[in-house]
Amino acid sequence: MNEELKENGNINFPDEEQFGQFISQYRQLMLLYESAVQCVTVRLDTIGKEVTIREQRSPIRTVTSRIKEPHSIYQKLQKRGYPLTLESIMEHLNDIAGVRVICEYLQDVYAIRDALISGGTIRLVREKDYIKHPKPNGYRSLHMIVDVPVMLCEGEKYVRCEIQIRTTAMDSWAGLEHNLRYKKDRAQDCNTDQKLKRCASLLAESDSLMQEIADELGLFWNI
Ligand code: 0O2
Repeated sequence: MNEELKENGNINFPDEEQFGQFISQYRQLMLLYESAVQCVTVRLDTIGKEVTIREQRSPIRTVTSRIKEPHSIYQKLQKRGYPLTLESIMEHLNDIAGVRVICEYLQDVYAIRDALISGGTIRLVREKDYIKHPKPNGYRSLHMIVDVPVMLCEGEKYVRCEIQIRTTAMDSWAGLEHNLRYKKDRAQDCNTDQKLKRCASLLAESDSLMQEIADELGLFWNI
C-alpha cells in the first residue's frame, strides 16, 4: 500500500506520522474484511458437511477467497471517481472481501444461497443473478452482497462481502474469459466474442441437462 500511494501520489499527508496512521488504519480495515471472509467460509464449510452427512454428497466443490489488492482498490475508486480514502473504500466498494463458491448443480447454487442467509446472521444486502439474466458476453454466476458480523474488542461490526456462487461449467468459462477478454485491452474481436458467447450457451445447456439428471435421481436438498 505504501508504494501504491507513493507511486500514485494522489494523497497529501502533511507528515510521516499521519501517513503512518493511515497505513495502520488501512491494515485494521483489511483485518475486518479478512474476518468477514473467515465467517463466510466457516459457514460454507458447515453447510457442506451438513449436506454431506444427510445426502451423501457434497454440493460444494471448492471455496476460494481473496482480499482485493491495493492496486485494484485504487483503480476501481479512480475509475468511479471516488477519492482514495478509508471511508470511500467502505462506502463505495462491496467486493474488498470476496468469496467464490463452486458447486455441482444449478439447483445447488440457489440452495447454498438460501442456506447462507437462513438464520439471519449473514444479511443479504443485494443480489445480482447473472444466471437468470446472463451478461451480454455470456457470463453467468450468482452474486450476493452480504453484511457479515465480525466480533471486535469493542463489539460486533457488520462488514461487507461479495459472494459469487456458480457451477463448475460457469466457472471454467469465467476463468478462460477472464484471461482472454475481461478487462483486457485487446482490440474488440466480434468473432472471438461470438465464439465465447456460444461456449457459454453450450455450457449452460449442459448445466440444464445435468440438473435434469439430478432431478431424475432425486438429488434435491435445502436447509
Ligand atoms: P476481478 O478481476 O475478478 O476482481 P458493484 O459495485 O458490485 O455493483 P461490479 O464490481 O461491476 O459492481 O460488480 P459485478 O458486476 O457483480 O462484478 C463483480 C465481479 O464479477 C468481477 O470482479 C469479476 O470477478 C466477476 N465478473 C463480472 N463480470 C464478469 C465477466 O464478464 N467476466 C468474468 N470473467 N468475470 C466477471 P472485478 O473486481 O470486476 O474483477
